[in-house]
Amino acid sequence: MKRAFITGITGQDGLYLAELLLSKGYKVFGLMRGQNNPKRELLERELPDVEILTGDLTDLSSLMRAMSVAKPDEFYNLGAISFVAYSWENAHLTSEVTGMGVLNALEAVRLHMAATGQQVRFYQASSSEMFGKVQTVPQDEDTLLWPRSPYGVAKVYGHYMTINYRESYGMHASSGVLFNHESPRRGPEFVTRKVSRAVARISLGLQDKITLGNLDAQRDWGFAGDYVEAMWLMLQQDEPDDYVISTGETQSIRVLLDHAFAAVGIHDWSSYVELDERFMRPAEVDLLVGNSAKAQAKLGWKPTVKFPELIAMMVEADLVEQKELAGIK
Ligand code: NAP
Ligand code: G4F
Repeated sequence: MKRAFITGITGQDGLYLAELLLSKGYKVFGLMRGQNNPKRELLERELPDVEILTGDLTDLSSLMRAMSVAKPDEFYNLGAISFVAYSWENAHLTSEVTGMGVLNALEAVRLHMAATGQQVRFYQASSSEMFGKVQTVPQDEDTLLWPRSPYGVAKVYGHYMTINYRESYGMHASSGVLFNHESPRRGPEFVTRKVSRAVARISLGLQDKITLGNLDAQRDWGFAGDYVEAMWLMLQQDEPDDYVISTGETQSIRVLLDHAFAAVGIHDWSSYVELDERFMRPAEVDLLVGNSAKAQAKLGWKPTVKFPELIAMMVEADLVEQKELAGIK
């Protein structure tokens, strides 16, 4: 039985990845932070077979303790402060967790391997946010990185540190440069889920309007369930490498609104949407669209869920959740 250790187990991707690995017969360990994490209940209910270990990416000794229990064949580093807007408000903390946390994770793996002789494969959750002010369209593995947020800068640090550990110590360390991926499990602070939840509530008469920032930004949005498969595939390769994971299609926030409102039969959303400066960012990533040809050729990976289907799935799930919460039959 293969063993896997996941940081960020309580996040969107952690849950999908744990499900995937359990379905493949893995023993799965997940790192959970805090003395009373509110997501523990959800994790224990949805994935009772995951063994929870406590620790924090900013605390190397806690990672080493977790390693000595998990003894994993595969280490997936998904833990991060992942909300770009928040990273300007807490730039130092974001650098500690999203940047230095990667160094701690790599060190925990390197020291564990040196002490036990065990081989551990490492996955780093890099991000298309690293492309920032994009220098080529579409973006691929060779595109110059030009991050536009403290989060993006921290991810660039983690990305290059992962490559450095591969080159310095011969570690099987791979980075997935994943473009935006969404699902009904997406945090409500991110724009797709903020919209799907608000649209569900508006159609049920529970909310009047949604307040947003920049409607012109364009993102390459895929389905999280497809993207965790790519993470696993990277660690099954003989050689470690870096891969862009994307759909190759880009949509603006306006198009997201078109699809989300259409899912509840509203075809002119203008009276339901308000703009608010508070949701504008000090520096924006205007356009992301990825070229995942390398992953498609070498990993045999390809996305299966199209954007309209993804947004309809999210609105549908939010309708069910909001009806339940409001006691609507
Ligand atoms: P998410 O839902 O925000 O989950 C983040 C996870 O990190 C949570 O489990 C969180 O735990 C954990 N975490 C936060 N601070 C931590 C700390 N100090 N120590 C240990 N764990 C900590 O993010 P996601 O969407 O699943 O994304 C997973 C990873 O992929 C992240 O690294 C993200 O930056 C990266 N990424 C995501 C996307 C995307 O579109 N989703 C695209 C590219 C890259 P709590 O529950 O305790 O807060
Ligand atoms: O949904 P978002 O907050 O995601 P963002 O900033 O693209 O970051 C996500 O994807 C990255 C990969 O590229 C990940 F690395 C990162 O961890 C995260 O998962 O915002 C998407 C776009 C932005 O251009 C933002 O300005 O939507 C725009 N937007 C407009 N109004 C809004 C809003 N975003 C949010 N969150 N809330 C708004 O009201």
